[in-house]
Amino acid sequence: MLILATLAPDISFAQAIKKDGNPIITDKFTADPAAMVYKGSVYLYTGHDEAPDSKNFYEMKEWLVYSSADMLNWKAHPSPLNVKAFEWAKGDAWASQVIERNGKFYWYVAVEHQKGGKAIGIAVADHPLGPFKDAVGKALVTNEMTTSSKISWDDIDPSVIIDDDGQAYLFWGNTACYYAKLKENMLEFDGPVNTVQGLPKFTEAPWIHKRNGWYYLSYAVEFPEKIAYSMSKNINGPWTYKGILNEIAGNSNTNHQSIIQFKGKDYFIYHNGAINPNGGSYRRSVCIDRLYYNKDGSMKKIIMTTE
Ligand code: FUB
Repeated sequence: MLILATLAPDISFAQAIKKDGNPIITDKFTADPAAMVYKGSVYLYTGHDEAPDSKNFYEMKEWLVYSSADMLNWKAHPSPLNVKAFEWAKGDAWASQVIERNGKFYWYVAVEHQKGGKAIGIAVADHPLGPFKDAVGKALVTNEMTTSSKISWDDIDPSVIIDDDGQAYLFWGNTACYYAKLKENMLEFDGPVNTVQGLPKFTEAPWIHKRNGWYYLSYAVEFPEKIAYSMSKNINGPWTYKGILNEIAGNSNTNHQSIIQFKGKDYFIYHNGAINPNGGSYRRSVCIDRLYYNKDGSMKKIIMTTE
């Protein structure tokens, strides 16, 4: 297993991370973190970078899951989902997010569709660790559904939220950021696909979260990627750009974040390419640092304890 930290109770999280090590997972390459808080634990879902050293592109066939009760000691579990679970998919287990509703766990994943182009599917389970199975038997989002971009990979990086009134929304995208309402069954859209405005230089990796009445849309900008964010009092916008939240993460061209609050503390989870000697853009590693808010609700820039 991975994190071996035996920590004195008074050591701060940043010190612990520095001392005991970001990246938090060192026996595998992990990417695209998406954390879910559920019943006193954090479940951390990641992609699995399996590209050999000679390959300069992603090789991702399955997703991984880790759990923790303290954000410092992480337990690895068997892979709960492989891209083969989606019979309509060709491969590419890219970024994803899991959310719980009424005791079921819905896992929104980006994959390559057999017909070509990236697509978003949904897996479902009765437990955060699975077993997960394809919930619908077909993609929720396919490349034909989104038209503002001519690329075949604009339907990636799903991020999901259930608002305080019970309405669920899915955000996703590359080059353009899309969103749509989900029905209560979490398996179908309930209305049109919209394009989010107010996210300057949007590249990919939207992550939607809500705190104290503010909606936050963080996302990757430019390339190599930094993480920027916009805020709004309404999930439908208008969104106000607030600036860069996280700088380029070491030697990884991509930077993909997950933001959670757990036991009263806020965390920024991301990936870099820090595992030597082979780490990099296609052999990435998940890291965690503390996130702090200003009094006006804006987020302070992340201090990466690995950089
Ligand atoms: O992991 C494959 C892709 O790289 C993700 O979908 C993007 O967000 C970037 O991290």
